[in-house]
Amino acid sequence: MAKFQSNVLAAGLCVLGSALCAPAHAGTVMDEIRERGQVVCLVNSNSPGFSVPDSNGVYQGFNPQFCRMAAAAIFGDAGKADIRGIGFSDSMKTIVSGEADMASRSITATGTRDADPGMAFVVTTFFDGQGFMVPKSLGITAASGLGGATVCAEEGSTTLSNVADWFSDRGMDYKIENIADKTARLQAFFGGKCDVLSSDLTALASDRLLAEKPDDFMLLPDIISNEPLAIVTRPDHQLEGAIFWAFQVMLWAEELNITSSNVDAIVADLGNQPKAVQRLLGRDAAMGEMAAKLGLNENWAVEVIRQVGNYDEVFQNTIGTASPMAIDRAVTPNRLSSKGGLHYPYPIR
Ligand SMILES: N[C@@H](CCC(=O)N[C@@H](CS)C(=O)NCC(=O)O)C(=O)O
Repeated sequence: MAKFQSNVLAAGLCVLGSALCAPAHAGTVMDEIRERGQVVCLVNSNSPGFSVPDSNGVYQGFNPQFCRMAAAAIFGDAGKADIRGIGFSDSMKTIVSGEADMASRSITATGTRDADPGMAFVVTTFFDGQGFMVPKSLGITAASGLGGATVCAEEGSTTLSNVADWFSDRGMDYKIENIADKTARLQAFFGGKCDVLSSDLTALASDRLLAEKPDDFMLLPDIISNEPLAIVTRPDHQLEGAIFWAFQVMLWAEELNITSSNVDAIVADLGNQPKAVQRLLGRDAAMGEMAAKLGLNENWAVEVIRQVGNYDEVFQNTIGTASPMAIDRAVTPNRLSSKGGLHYPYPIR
């Protein structure tokens, strides 16, 4: 009640244009998260490999693991991620309104989105590109054969503008079916209302698995855009830092061959480890300073690796070659930079 009254008072004073026009919550986003005891994280509600609820309703897959990464870094407990499934364009609105702290899904970092003061694009977890999926019965093997096609795509997505540019640059006609609801969009495509579904290649590969007969559909080889799929947060110095650096820890762990299975043994023998390993897993020096300044759990790096794993473990366990998604990481830009990819671990010093 006292808080409500002081908000009303502040709102009243606001008309005077004074410096009292501060947001209702005086603390930072991280203060709110710590008070709540959970980080609220948005994912796709049905994207095989990327995020699907298990039989207990708990989200599993590539993207929820980065929600858990944030919780492990902040609280030392990956279980303190409140992971919620939501539609694509609603996820950005929900971040801007402050009803969720972060989104880990197929949101492309673009200039105009990043310029929005209500969203911070923190780190790219998957380097993707836009493609096309067609029924094999269409007999098309390349996008150049799509003249006059009806294209199903997601409302509010980069997909729409990329399709517009691509068809227009080639002087090709097309019609768009712009459908926000994922189930309705897939029904329209699988039911033949659209000739082609366009989206990020990963989303297409995942959507294909939702068809009654996935083998009736194929991805065309064309890649028409760059889609850096990034974690989006409410703007906040500490939250952005926590997520960016926790992700760097996952990359470093992979680079240094540290996994969720061997991290405890390595910590137990830390004095005999290479300096880079000592720095990553030690609680003092850089890791301690970062924990203090970013408000993280004192053992944050070890907890991220122990509870979530390194980047490769997450990739292989969810979307890698042994999974139904069967993505060969080695042929994507999602390799470490030391192997020719775009994931370049930043120095933690
Ligand atoms: N990356 C595109 C969105 C691509 C897209 O529309 N993806 C949808 C439609 S296939 C999807 O289901 N993505 C999976 C997700 O949202 O996690 C953007 O940021 O605009």
